[in-house]
Amino acid sequence: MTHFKNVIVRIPGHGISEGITSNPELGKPIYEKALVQHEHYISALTKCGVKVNILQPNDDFPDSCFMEDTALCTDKCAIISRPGAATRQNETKLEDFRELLSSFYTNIHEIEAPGTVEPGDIMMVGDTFYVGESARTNKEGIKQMREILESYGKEVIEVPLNEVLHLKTGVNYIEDNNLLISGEFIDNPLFAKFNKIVVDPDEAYAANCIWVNGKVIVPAGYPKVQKAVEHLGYEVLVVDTSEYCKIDGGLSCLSLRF
Ligand code: CIR
Repeated sequence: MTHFKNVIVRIPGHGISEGITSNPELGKPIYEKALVQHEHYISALTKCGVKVNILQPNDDFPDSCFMEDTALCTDKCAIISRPGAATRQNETKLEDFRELLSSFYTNIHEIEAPGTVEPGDIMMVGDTFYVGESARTNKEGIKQMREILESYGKEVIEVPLNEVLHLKTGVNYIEDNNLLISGEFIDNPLFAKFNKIVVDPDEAYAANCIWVNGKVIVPAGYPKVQKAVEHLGYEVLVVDTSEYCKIDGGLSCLSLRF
């Protein structure tokens, strides 16, 4: 059974206002507000019984608070990614991140060029990893991911993506066979075996919730999803992520959980 002991987060820097976005009409994130929301995110994670390891802001990288995309952390190994977004590629080179990761893992692998992988495209279901092929994660990256994960007895299932940024923009496993699912993934036979909680288009952003040790963190402002998750019997913690939403970031993107 999945149990997380640690998470890694990075506090957003002033640069967050320049984060990559597919929705410029939502406006730029307000730094001060993003900081407060980040503190609430850390408090919610702490309530889930994990140790929150905090990296300091880095203003060279506007999207560097989205730690999820820098590595895949499993129970057996960590795999440092190679983001597909050019402005994010060197986030994985940051020394504080590498040093912290090395304090938890002796088995650390790395995706090599020309492979690209952003682990926002990777959904863990026990020992199975669903990997989205997206504008950020390419076939070569998936091939390398597969080789590494299979060497630890894990299974990799590739998922084509057409509309959303990352796989977990639209589909998230919250354990106990429960899957939050939206848009292009709803009818994908790869997900037929799950108990699907279909997220309506008007709450699509909230398909990205995170399960942490029996509790589920849900973004603020999505009552239908919140109710559906509560109905499944989970304790729900609500965190406002409005500033991250403006630059396509959700709850999962903000941490590495392992
Ligand atoms: C980006 O476009 O890379 C960031 N603005 C958002 C990253 C979201 N990360 C994730 O879904 N894992």
